[in-house]
Amino acid sequence: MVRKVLAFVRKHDHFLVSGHVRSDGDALGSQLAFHHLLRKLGKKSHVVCDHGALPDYRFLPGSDRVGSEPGHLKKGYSAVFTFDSGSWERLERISAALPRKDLTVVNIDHHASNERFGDLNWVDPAFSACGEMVWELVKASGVKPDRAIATCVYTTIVTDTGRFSFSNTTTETHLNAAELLACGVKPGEIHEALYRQKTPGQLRFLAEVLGRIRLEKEGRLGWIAISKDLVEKTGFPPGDTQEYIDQVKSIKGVRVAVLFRETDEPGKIKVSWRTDPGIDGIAIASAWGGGGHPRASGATFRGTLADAQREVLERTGTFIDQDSR
Ligand SMILES: [Mn+2]
Repeated sequence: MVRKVLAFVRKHDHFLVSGHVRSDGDALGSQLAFHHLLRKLGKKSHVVCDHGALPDYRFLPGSDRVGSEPGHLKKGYSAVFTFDSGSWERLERISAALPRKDLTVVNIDHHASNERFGDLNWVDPAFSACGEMVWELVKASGVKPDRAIATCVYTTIVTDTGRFSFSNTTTETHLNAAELLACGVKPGEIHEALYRQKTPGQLRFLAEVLGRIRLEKEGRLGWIAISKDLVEKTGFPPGDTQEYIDQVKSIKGVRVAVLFRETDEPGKIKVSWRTDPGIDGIAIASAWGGGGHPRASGATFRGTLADAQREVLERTGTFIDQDSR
């Protein structure tokens, strides 16, 4: 697939690069690493994703040029590359504004539940981060990777492996990290930028969230709800919610952690799961059209927060009961 994708790149001149809504470290890092690669290959490239570069990731080289609105879509591109997005709809306002049938879409992703929506699909759940797939492209392209590319790719790995701690961390993950360090990546600086730039308000918000953790099923099911009233009370708009759900999953005995987030859109609740080995988060999320990774999945629930809590916790509970460990 690496050769096929590179052959495609060589045939075209102008690309639109995107990733899933509220691009996280992996999605944005992949987009920017690929953008830098395209530029080095003498191609035109524009990066645009719904919500743009979130504040947490504005240290990434090139993040200042990431568009956030459909209005930022530049015309003239011959293909769209999507990274870390399991479906076309996950680009949200970007895909909604694009005429899919008139476009050639290249879908590069590592989510097992990916819907293969591209004209060219490179989907491989063996990669710990989508950014590792971009790294394969960089290495095969003949371009000499610089520190900007390496910083973007390293960030995808650090964020999607939970700082080399999740079960998706492999020998390959560490070998890739070593190669990136050889390209000038400064791990301490990236760690500092990712995890040590919190505002007092963010920590207060975290304290509020932690105070709302609930445990059910003899402590095997932990969950938390980030309601609009909580956001209004603390005045802090939640960015990446990974930290909160990881805290719930860190409790001893919790087999599945669930996070509910009420969005600005009435009746739209985002739900995320983190599960123990043997409990398939994709299968749980599929009831609401969601997906992701077996142990880290998500879905969008339509209804009230109370309905979401009741229905989601009930279904999740049955998966915990079925698991015979
Ligand atoms: Mn990812």
